[in-house]
Amino acid sequence: METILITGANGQIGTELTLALLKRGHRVIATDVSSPREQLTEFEILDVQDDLRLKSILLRNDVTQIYHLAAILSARGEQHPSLAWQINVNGSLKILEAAHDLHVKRVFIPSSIAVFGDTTPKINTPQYTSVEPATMYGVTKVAGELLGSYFWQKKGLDVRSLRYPGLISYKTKPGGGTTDYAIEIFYAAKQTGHYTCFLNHDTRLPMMYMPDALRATLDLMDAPREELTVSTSYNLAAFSFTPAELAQAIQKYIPSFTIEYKPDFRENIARSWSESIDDSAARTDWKWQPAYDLDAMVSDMLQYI
Ligand code: VAH
Repeated sequence: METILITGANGQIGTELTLALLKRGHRVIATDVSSPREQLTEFEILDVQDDLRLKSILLRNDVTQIYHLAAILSARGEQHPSLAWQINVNGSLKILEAAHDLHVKRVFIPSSIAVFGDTTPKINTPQYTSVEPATMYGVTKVAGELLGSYFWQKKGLDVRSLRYPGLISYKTKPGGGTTDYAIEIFYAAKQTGHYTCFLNHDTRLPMMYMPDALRATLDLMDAPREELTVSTSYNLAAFSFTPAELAQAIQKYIPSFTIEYKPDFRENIARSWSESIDDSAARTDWKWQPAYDLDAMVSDMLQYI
């Protein structure tokens, strides 16, 4: 059993990762900048920039692993770029320094397909490629990957990371992301029968259902370090779709559902990202294999929304 600290525990990934880690029998200390609507486990208020409080919580609880999920996502990061740098990069550096100083065994810091930009091959984006992101969020994720690799290579801290695609879930609504449309659309389909999409009909993005993302995260963290060949962040993929394709998949279950497209600033963010991802390194190193395809995800989401 590990004693695990999660930052950003109230977020879309954090709430479900808390439940998944508890289910595996670990002790979980959830942290965030404000109290959760529903307390799932031990909880502490923590701003990741407060390294004294961070170290106090780590020491007091003898924490053995950290999942550092606190971050400002792509759309909000374009509106508040300095805040995104402070939280995403300075916050990650404080987590890595505290983990190294206090001999935490393993740290997970997520990255994202947002590290890719217009100089990156859009189709089957390779594991090793140009990472020149067009957003501050992407810049902070490249920095985070390099920080994690540095702390592993130079300080021996076991840091692991995944380049998450857009994640789709129903337990906690996301906030400030570009892929959030792929969650909002389900609520709209069930509540009003119509959705106004902030991306163009043909903007294709890599996506994944949350249960797959959680399993990938836990499998990566459980893998023997000697089998891991990537020290920055693993590409991870399941399926890609456009808003029009997602709408068609929903219409199989709700034939009356309608959609219209009114692209905003998030269209340019999405267009700078990959359309599909080569995750062969993850499949080779730690036997990654997605379980959900587009239709299985849509069916599940409409059942539980
Ligand atoms: C965002 N959901 O939209 C996040 C994610 C690949 C996108 O990193 O910013």
